[in-house]
This record gives sequence, C-alpha cells and structure tokens, in this order.
Amino acid sequence: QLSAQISMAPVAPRSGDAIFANVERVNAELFTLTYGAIVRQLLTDLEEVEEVNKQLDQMGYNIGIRLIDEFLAKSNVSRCVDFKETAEVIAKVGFKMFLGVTASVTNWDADGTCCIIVLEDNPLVDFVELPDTCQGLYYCNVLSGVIRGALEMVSMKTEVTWLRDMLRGDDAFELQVKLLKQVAEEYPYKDD
Ligand code: MYR
Repeated sequence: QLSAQISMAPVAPRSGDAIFANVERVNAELFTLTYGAIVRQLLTDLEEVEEVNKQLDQMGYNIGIRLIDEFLAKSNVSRCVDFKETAEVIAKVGFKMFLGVTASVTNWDADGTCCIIVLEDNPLVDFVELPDTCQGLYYCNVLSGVIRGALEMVSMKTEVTWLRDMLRGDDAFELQVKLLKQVAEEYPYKDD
C-alpha cells in the first residue's frame, strides 16, 4: 500500500553528459555534507574549538600526503622550477582537481617564498552557517592541512594559515602559504 502513496514524476530522458553532470553535483553535495558532519562531530567530541582546528589540520595533512600521488599521476605536471610555479599549480590545477574551483595567487614577498592563495568560491562551505559558539573555528582547516601534507611529500616544508574566511564575514577565503624549508632531494646516483 505504501508504494501507492509515493508518486514519482516521470523522468525526462537525458543525455549521458547531463547524467554525468548530475552525478558530479550529487557527489559534490555529499562530500560537502559529509565534511560538515565530521566537523560537527569533532565539535561535540572535543569541545574546544582550538582542538577541532588542530584535528582538522591533522586530518588534512594525512589526506595531503596521500593525495599528492594521485595529483601527480593525474595532472601530468612536471617538476616545478620554483615555489612561485608550485603555488600556481596548487591554485589552478590542484583546487580544480579536488574542489572543482580555481584560486588565484597574490601578494608575493620579495624572495618568492610567501604568497596568498585567494579562493572566491569554496564548495566546502555551501549550506554552512556557524553559530556564535563556533567563533575561532577554522571550518576549512582541512584544506590548509592538505596543502601542507602534499607539499611535504615533494620536499617543501610549509606553514599554511588562514588570513580571511567568509564564514567569519570576510569577502573571500585567503590562505597564506609560506615556504619554510626546501629539503634537497637525494638521488641514489649522480650523473656525471
Ligand atoms: C612540484 O613542485 O614538483 C610540483 C608540486 C605540485 C604540488 C601540488 C600539490 C597539490 C595539492 C592540491 C591541493 C588541493 C587542495 C584541495
């Protein structure tokens, strides 16, 4: 009897592309909602916002050290000549691949080791509104961890910090990426 109560609208035939786009959209929404559920659970379990920030960063780091392989395999980017190129690759190729948005890189310091990545669109925060009790939370802290972890795997120690955050009322998301140390890669043999 129950089935009789559920009426379904007829489904218009759609092209493969439209179905694929829809699957992607649903995946993206599921990802966004899942991330939200994780943050909420951490807030419940850890109570201190500072601890939640730390935990999200650590989760991101753990993801980043694995994600880099997939990134290098899929993107076909060759080794960057300098940190400036690396930052552009993260903003234009990395964010596109894993978040579906691109970011821009600005505010380089004189020696090219510190810049700001600006994200105007961030699917992680779709549907998100933070209550007053969450002041101090860096909701997207997983992203800074991902970048730090991924870069560490290609020999760059970095410090990644949020400068602006739309959930805190700013008009964009800004991440400062600072190169602390570039570990020289060791090759098993020298070519003479
Ligand atoms: C190199 O220097 O050889 C290339 C290094 C490219 C690193 C790209 C790291 C991608 C990290 C993706 C972050 C996406 C955040 C959602």
